[in-house]
Order: sequence, then C-alpha cells, then structure tokens
Amino acid sequence: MILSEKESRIADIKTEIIKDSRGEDTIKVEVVLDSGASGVCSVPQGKSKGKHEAVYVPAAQAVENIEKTILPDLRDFGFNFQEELDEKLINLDKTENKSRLGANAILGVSIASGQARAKDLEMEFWDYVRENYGDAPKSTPKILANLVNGGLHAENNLDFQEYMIIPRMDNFAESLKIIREVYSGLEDHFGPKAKKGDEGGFAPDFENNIEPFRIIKDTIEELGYEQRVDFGIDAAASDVRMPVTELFGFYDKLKKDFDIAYIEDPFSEEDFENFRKLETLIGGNTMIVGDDLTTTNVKRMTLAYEKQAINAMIVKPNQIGSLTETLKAIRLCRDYGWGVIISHRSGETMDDFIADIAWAVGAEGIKIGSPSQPERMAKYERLLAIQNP
Ligand code: 2PG
Ligand code: MG
Repeated sequence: MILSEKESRIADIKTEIIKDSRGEDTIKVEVVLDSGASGVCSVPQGKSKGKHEAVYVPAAQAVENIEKTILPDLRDFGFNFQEELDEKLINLDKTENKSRLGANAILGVSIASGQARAKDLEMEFWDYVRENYGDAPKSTPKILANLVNGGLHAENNLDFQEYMIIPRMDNFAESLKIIREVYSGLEDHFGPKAKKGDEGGFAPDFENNIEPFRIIKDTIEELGYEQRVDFGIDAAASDVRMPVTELFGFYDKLKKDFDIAYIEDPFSEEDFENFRKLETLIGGNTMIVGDDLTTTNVKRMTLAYEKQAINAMIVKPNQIGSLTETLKAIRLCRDYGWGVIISHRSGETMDDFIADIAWAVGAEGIKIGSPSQPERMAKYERLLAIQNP
C-alpha cells in the first residue's frame, strides 16, 4: 500500500485514565477516524528518567489537554503520512520539551492515530511504521530480558538497575524459551516467595553487585545454554552513588568474568567523557549504550556523537513524545553507525507498540523485562505474532 493513496480523517479522540504496572495513573487514548477505523495507545511511564526527556503532565491534565486543546484542533484533520499529524501536534504544543500539552498526551494521540491509520489501510502497525520510516530494516531484534532488578526499580541492596540476558538467536520463540527456562531456574534458586522488582526481575538482597551475574551464569551453565546467551546490564548510573574508578573496576570485572556484551548508562547522564573512555577501552565488542545520556533527543545524540561517547542507543518513544521524532532519532542512529535498542519503560501498560517499532526498523535489540508480568508478556506475545503470523 502506498501511504499517499488514501487520506485518513480524524473524527474523534477518546481518553481514559488507567493504571500502569506500578499502579500509577496514566492515559489510554483512542483515535477514531471517519471511516470508522480506530486505534488505541496506552502510554508507559519511566521512573529512572533522564533529565532531558520530554515532559509528562499529570494524567488528569493530559486528558484535559487532549479534550480541550488537541481534539478541537484535530477533528476533521486529514493526513496521509504520520509526519503531517505529528507536526500538527508539535506545533500545537509550541515548546521544545512538550511541557505545554505533555509528552504523554502527544505520544498517546500520535501512536493511536498511527494505529488507526494502519487499520484504515488494512496494514499491520509495524508495516505502517516501516513505510513511514522509509529505510529497509537492518536486523532481527535480539530480546534483552531483565531477570534481576536493583537500583530505583527494586527495594533491595543492588546499586545497579537491570541484570539482563540476551539470547543470541533471531527466532523469538526460541529466545523466549531460553529466557523462560533461565527465569524458572532462578526461581528455583531464589525461591517462589523472592521479592520482585518493577519489571518482574528477582530482587532479593545480594552479597554484592556481581553476585546476580554469578547466579545467572550458573543457571545458564546448568541448562547448557552458555554458547547461546550474552549478558547485559543497565547500570542507570545517574542514580548510582559510586566513584568513577569503582565503576570502571566493576565494568572491567564484568568484561573479564562474563564477557559482558551490553552496558547501558555506565556513567551519569552528563559524563560524556567517561562514556568515551569506556567505549575506547571495550567498545570494539561491547555495546556501550546511551539512555539517560541521549533521551531519544537529536540534540543530545549529536553531542554524544561529537564526543564519541557510545556505539548504541536506547530508543524510547515516550522520551521524545511522537512516532515521527522516534523514527527520526532511529535514522540518526543509523547515520552515526550506532546500534538501536527499542525499550519499554518500568511503568508499563498492556500496549505492545514498541514490538512493532523494533520489528519495523530492524533494531538490534528490544528491551522488554521478565516474562513474568502481563504488561511485559504483551510485548513478547506481539513479537511472536509478528514473526509467525
Ligand atoms: C531504563 C528504563 C527501562 P525507566 O532505565 O532503561 O528499563 O527504566 O522506565 O524507569 O526509566
Ligand atoms: Mg536505562
């Protein structure tokens, strides 16, 4: 289908306040087209947020902004390309960081409109996203499954936020099988009553910050998967109180003992210089990934590129607030030669649109969480359905 062939026209936008996976208020947006097709978006929200993320307004305010400002302007608005719709939203907001209408309000309308338009054209959402992206997909995303939680996402003594495994295969069903087996091996180890973190990973207290990887590695070896799985960490270091030399020592140990393949936010969000040092040291075969550092924002990305700080980037649609800007950031990652990891937030909903985006652009990875909570499972299931329709 060629997008320019048929226009979609917005007839109505309905909003609702729902609970996210942490039990906090967020919004669900439904965009109805005059053809009768409609699309929905339930908006996720982060906790360990980057300073430069687009601004959320309280859920009730987001609803009011959609009803009183966005809907009157968008009713009867016709569009062929996502960009036309998103530009309209961005111009209506008029701020750099979406603080007037709220990145949550704008993202909800942006994604729900895209979902509705995809239905209008009888396309899968990922297919519609791919048409708007414009480039061929680069790879099949690997799944980054966070099995042990610490930092701001848990109430335990771990300094670091996410201990992940990354099955090496392209087949989502095979990856999920391995992730599930490792998860259940860990459940045997920690016991059925072990505390969990926000993204469904185990979150008991540990002897030190290395121990989770030792336990995960032992479990993987018992299962015979050592040749099929890589290790990754989201240090989320803006929230870690530890001297830089100690952080370097920790990453060095992760490299030596676990051949760590992926390190996200190893230093705090303004510390481009130490990102660069680590990238120079181990970036040849380890992904050094910006999240709070870059916040899916092209200005921050340009800075990181000039400073040669990273070789891969987390992409979170809600850090920037619209589908078009998300795709623009992904194209820039490609220009910079960076890997692309599409990510959930710690406060998630049952929405699965990140799976479609990851598939559409051929991201190197998708960060989903543990296969133990419904809001994370929704993304796994969407990946399975996309790969095996
Ligand atoms: C992160 C995310 C998701 P949050 O730091 O990468 O895991 O956490 O949504 O709390 O920012
Ligand atoms: Mg992160």
